[in-house]
Amino acid sequence: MLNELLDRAIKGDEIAIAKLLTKIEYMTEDGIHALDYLITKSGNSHVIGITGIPGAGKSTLIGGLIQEYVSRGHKVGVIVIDPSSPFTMGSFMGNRIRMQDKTLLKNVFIRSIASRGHLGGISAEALMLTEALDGLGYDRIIIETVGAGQTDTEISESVHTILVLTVPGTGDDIQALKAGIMEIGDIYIVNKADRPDADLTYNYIRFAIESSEMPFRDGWKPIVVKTIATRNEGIKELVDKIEEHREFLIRNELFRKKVLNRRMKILELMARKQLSEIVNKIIKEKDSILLKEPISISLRQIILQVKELLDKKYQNI
Ligand SMILES: Nc1nc2c(ncn2[C@@H]2O[C@H](COP(=O)(O)OP(=O)(O)OP(=O)(O)O)[C@@H](O)[C@H]2O)c(=O)[nH]1
Ligand SMILES: [Mg+2]
Repeated sequence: MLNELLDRAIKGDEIAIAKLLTKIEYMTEDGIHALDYLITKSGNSHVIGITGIPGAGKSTLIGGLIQEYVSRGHKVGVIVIDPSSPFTMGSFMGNRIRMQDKTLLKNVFIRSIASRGHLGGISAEALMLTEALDGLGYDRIIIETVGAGQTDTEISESVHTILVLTVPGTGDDIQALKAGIMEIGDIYIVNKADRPDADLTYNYIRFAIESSEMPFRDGWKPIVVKTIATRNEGIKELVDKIEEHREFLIRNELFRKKVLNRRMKILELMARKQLSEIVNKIIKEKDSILLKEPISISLRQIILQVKELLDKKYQNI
């Protein structure tokens, strides 16, 4: 059953891919088996994270990126981490996308997943789906994260290129600088450049980069571009810059390193999740003890029980 689903997914059957991703997202036994296989095929896709304040135009911009990448012959996977912002083919195809729908449908897969209250902007599930889409041959993967400000720094370890979106004239640029978000971008995008003050914001960010006294991450000096996502303006140039960054990573042997970082991050996030599930379970069961016993005794009991459960759970490893 799994093999049949996996076969169909590998052949590009959209429904099979959707089913498979659900199994992986919810870590069913089949899902884990599928991921085990797909991970042996993955590691080649260029993974792009997009972050920025709510409403900055991330989803609109992704619509443009998809179109540009597909016209360049790529297959694009999109993962949107935000339950409040459902994002389907219909939501961006509208009138803006003139390309043959069939070409798009065949070469694009979009998946919206719940953030599960994870504040780091990225979850183990999102990264596992990235591995799966990568293994299925989507060679450009875009992840739209919840704009959670400084906690977004977590994505910098797990993707190849980070795009940070700002919009002119709202003071968001300055707020973003303060929040530390300006430290994580490889490419800064001043979207909504049809608004007044776009040049001001553009120059401001450039100045911040030029005058930065901190060493640039990976030795890459961040680039600033202007876009009008609603009119598809600046998208080609943006994709050129993303590709430039990709070549930079490959040249400096950082591309593979980031794939390994991503896998480490999956392991770390999964381990933390498992552990916290065990702790939650014990805490729930221990409610009554906590009321009766001194705290030091309760704590010792809880630690022993965690250890016991972990030993039991992992005795086969
Ligand atoms: N004027 C103008 N409006 C834009 C531009 N890009 C996006 N918008 C509009 O901004 C609004 C928000 O766009 P989205 O793409 O949903 O923004 P988002 O960052 O994905 O928002 P969340 O997912 O809610 O965080 C929409 O009404 C877009 O039409 C632009 O370049 N210029
Ligand atoms: Mg969005």
